[in-house]
Amino acid sequence: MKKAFITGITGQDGSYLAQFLLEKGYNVYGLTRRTSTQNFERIKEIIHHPNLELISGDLVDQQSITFALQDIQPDEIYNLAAQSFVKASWEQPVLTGEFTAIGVTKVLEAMRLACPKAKFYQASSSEMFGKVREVPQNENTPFYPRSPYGVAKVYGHWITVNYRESYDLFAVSGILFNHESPRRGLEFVTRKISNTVARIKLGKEEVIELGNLDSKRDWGYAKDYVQAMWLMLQQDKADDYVIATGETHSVREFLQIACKVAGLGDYEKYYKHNKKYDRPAEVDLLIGNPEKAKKVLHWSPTISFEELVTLMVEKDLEFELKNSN
Ligand code: NAP
Ligand code: F7E
Repeated sequence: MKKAFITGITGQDGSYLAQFLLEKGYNVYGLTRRTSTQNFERIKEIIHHPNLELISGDLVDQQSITFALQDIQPDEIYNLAAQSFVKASWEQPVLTGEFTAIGVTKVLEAMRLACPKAKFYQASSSEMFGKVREVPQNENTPFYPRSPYGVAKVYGHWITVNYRESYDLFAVSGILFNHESPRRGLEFVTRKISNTVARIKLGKEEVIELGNLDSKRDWGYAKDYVQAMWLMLQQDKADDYVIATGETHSVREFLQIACKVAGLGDYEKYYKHNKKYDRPAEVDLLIGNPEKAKKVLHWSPTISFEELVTLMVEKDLEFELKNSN
């Protein structure tokens, strides 16, 4: 049985990846932080799985990662843990640097010392392209990050490349464009829209307050994207890949479709601009070119943009119907 170690198992991607690997017969070890209240909501369906073990640790604590890897001796390591909310990275730039940038070095150092034969996946991001230098973006597009988060991810990306080249480790970076699901955190724009629109439909809210409706993103489905992470580690050669749908849509289009799916009609009746959601520096347009992943990994997205919006709104309508307030 193969063994996989996942940091960030309680997050959107970590929870789907753990499920995916358990279904493939892996023993899965997930790093979780100590919190005063448990936040296992996203892994509640797998928490009692006999092949899942949770290990207490934190990206800021080197020993907790090194000891975990020494004990487990995993075949595959997926470093998904990060401070992942771009807006929060201006409010907590130092913490973002500690978790999202230096945290990567900590996991790589632990691997180098404890299990250098393992395969390592780093969760790189399209936010590294920021103020884009070319359209669409591919593996060779230069980076121009526009937030402390983007800057931290560029560090994480290059330290992964550097450890691969310096120590001959099997270390890859997946440059993933935005990917969403009903498990997305409520602060990200897609889930904020799907959830608030569902609440408006059920009479729990009257308006949706948002920032910039004109920014455009290449939005895919998180379940498809965790499969791509796994495929990258099944290759003979370590390499970096862009994972994207190749389509871009504005926040406004997401809102329009969400209102239509919920049967609310014209979004302008409910939308209010609130400058508190605007960013000090915006990423206006992202669109990825996933040709390399299609050719080498035989990966492709399985659902369309409209299907993604529909899935998220329908799940939030169900969720909000079950919860009374
Ligand atoms: P997420 O839902 O925000 O999950 C982040 C995970 O990291 C959570 O499990 C969180 O634990 C954990 N974490 C944060 N700080 C930690 C620390 N100091 N020590 C240990 N664990 C810590 O993020 P996601 O959407 O699943 O994304 C997964 C990864 O992909 C992240 O690195 C993100 O930056 C990157 N990424 C995401 C996207 C996207 O569109 N989703 C695109 C490109 C790259 P708690 O539950 O305890 O908070
Ligand atoms: O913003 C605009 C906002 O926070 C998308 C993370 O997973 O993907 C994610 O980062 C856009 C931005 O995601 C609101 O200004 C308007 O232009 O959903 P988001 P993000 O910043 O693209 C990348 C690939 C990652 O790696 C990150 O970890 O939507 N927007 N109004 C708003 N955004 C939010 N959150 N809230 C609003 O009210």
